[in-house]
Amino acid sequence: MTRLTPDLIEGVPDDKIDLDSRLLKMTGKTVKGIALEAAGFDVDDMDLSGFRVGVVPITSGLGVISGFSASVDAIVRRLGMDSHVTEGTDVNGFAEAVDDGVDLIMMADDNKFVAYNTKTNRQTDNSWGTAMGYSVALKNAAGGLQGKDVLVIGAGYVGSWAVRILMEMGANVSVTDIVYPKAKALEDAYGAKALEDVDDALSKHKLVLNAAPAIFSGDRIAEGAIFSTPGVPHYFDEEGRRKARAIIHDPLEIGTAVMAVNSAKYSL
Ligand code: PYL
Repeated sequence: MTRLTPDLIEGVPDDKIDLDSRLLKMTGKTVKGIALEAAGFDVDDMDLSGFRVGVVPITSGLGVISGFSASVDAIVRRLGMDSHVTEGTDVNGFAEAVDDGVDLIMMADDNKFVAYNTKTNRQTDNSWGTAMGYSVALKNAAGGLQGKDVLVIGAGYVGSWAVRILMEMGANVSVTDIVYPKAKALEDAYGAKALEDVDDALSKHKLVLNAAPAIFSGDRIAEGAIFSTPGVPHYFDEEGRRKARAIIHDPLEIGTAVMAVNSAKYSL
């Protein structure tokens, strides 16, 4: 996974950017609505105030990302849960949260970001949460995916989950990656169609889930395309922004919200 940097998450969740009103316009749902659907609930809102969450800063590997725990905490509070960042870090922070009796513990090192449900010993991981959240967003923006052609760009953790999720949603899924054998492995495992030429694949698809840290120039983008694009860095040139019907992106909020709601669901 591509590591976030403090500048990418500065002010996340940010009222000035107002992700909810952009998402409402593109998908008809808020972040919470997408997270609830992703977790399997058939409602747009739900009282989650009974859930207590501890966010534990993790110093191992490349260390703490300034603002990361605070952003996760704020995202979870925006869902209506009662959340705080632990004073201790790492194992100390984990023990502190357990002693405090929280329902969920959220923590990330360089390879894995999880929402751990302390009452059920089950966890939801960010790769699945991101793939599911952005697939639900794409489905709503497209008015359903049954029988529609969808391109997944990137065959890493998020892309691999997205291939499976989108196929379960009834889409005809193609997958591409700059390392073609990775896309081919997903074809062999799940039956998605592996495409070798990324630019050609992009120009032929109007529904795209981009799970790669890649930037695409506007002349490669199909007119009226809908992009559901968690990948960072995130950039669309002027032509791309003009041609795309919708570009759904945020650096952290959708994936984190899905993780929290899905792990909370284990207790219900
Ligand atoms: C979870 C994000 C989504 C995209 N990239 C992933 C990433 O940046 N992972 C690294 C997270 C490290 C967090 C650090 C801290 O502040 O606790 N250990």
